[in-house]
Amino acid sequence: MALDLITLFPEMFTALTQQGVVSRAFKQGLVNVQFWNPREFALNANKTVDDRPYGGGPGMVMMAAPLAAAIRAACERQRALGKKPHVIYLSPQGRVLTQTWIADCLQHVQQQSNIETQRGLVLLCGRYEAIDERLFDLGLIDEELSIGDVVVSGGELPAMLMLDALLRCVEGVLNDDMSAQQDSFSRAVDGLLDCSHYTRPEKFEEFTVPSVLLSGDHAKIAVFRRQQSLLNTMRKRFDLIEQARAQGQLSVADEKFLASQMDSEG
Ligand code: 4HQ
Repeated sequence: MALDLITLFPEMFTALTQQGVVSRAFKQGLVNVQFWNPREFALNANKTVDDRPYGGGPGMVMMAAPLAAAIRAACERQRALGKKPHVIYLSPQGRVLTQTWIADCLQHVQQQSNIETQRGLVLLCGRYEAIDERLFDLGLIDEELSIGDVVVSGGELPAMLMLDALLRCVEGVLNDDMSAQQDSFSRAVDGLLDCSHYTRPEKFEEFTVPSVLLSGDHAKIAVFRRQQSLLNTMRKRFDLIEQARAQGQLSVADEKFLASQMDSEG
């Protein structure tokens, strides 16, 4: 996987590249990463990358020239690696990141059927209020992506969040590859929340582990976990129940269970 990061703060990414399970993707060389600092593409002696907004108002705007040069350099490197560069700008104006987006992104970056169309990611991390609109006009940005309806001080944390979600899905990154497939929102659980989990001891204070989990009956355990998933989702994120229903992902047995719970919980 080829990755180019355009950022004024490359050191921030050590949280991703040097710590935790996702760092394995970098340490094992599964990711070919390059940082680009827009400051190195600044045209004046002061290495200025921001300026006051035309029309006035608070905050600063990232200048078009250094960012355009950084984006073009990153895309050039991607093409040299045989990738089709895909430039993503992290911004609250983008589509909100979901596990479905991650799955689709992974398909594009790992595409084997037509190697010419295998994507390479170029992530543009902005600082200050905004980036100059002409970067969009030039067609330099393929996609805007948001981590949610919240404003943060720079695109670095959003980029790291997206990369963490993406790289933990790459084979060989997690200890147990099954765990990524079983997560909340994954296709294996039909977009529902994960079931409840228990580990030793069997009794903690006044609470015991549900006996079915100790039974060794794998079919029964699967039914119990499905019902726990449905229950968690019904209680915490009813919108996801409606979404799964609309997508035909709930079986007759699921609906029967939900109806019985709705009766008992009101
Ligand atoms: N920002 N999802 C402002 C975000 C954000 C988000 C990123 C704030 C970029 C310039 N990024 N800058 N939400 O709030 O991705």
